[in-house]
Amino acid sequence: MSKPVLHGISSSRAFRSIWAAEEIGVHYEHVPTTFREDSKAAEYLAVNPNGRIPALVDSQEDGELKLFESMAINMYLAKKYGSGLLPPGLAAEARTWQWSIWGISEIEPLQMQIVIQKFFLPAEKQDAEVVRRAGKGLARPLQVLEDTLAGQPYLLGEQFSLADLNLAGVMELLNMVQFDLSAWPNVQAWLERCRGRDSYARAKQVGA
Ligand SMILES: N[C@@H](CCC(=O)N[C@@H](CS)C(=O)NCC(=O)O)C(=O)O
Repeated sequence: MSKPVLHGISSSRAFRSIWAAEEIGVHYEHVPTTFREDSKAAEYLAVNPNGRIPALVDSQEDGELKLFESMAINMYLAKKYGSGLLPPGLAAEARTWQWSIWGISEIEPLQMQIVIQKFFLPAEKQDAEVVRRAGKGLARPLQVLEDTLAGQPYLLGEQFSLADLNLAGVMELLNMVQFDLSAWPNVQAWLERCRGRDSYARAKQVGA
């Protein structure tokens, strides 16, 4: 069977799936599809009609799977190729979904408001009040994470797992905007542990 093909560049939300592929150690083909022109080409829209990165194409016994959404791609890669990144059992899988969906719904919209202000708007259109309100909104989920990580190094307990990779992958955008996490030291230390993995450094080198 051919290798899975992963589209996207590491300086984007595709980083989450590149990191997962590197952590799992699956042999994959990387296509450095960008989030501007490349992702709007007809050929790519046939893979991901949303015109966004990442996307994955993988062969199946009964045909080809085309998949979008970073969290779904990561769960698929971990289940098909994973080497212990997804701990066994339904409860561990459910908690992995929990943290992944939580990241996408509780953290992502607020952090994106900050990213848009800091990276995508010209200085004269940036609104410090939007950044302040988004930061205030993040305090509640960050405290939940802070309390969860009190007394355990990783989200599911003692071992790094897909739950950590997915959530730390989502929170990479907070890293990019240099969001001040000093009020949440457990979160800060956990992110540093996650980012200390060899797979994280390798993923950063893949098609930035
Ligand atoms: N929820 C999606 C978000 C994907 C996404 O929005 N990717 C951005 C790059 S950071 C993109 O491709 N943007 C291009 C566009 O919106 O046209 C995921 O996690 O995969």
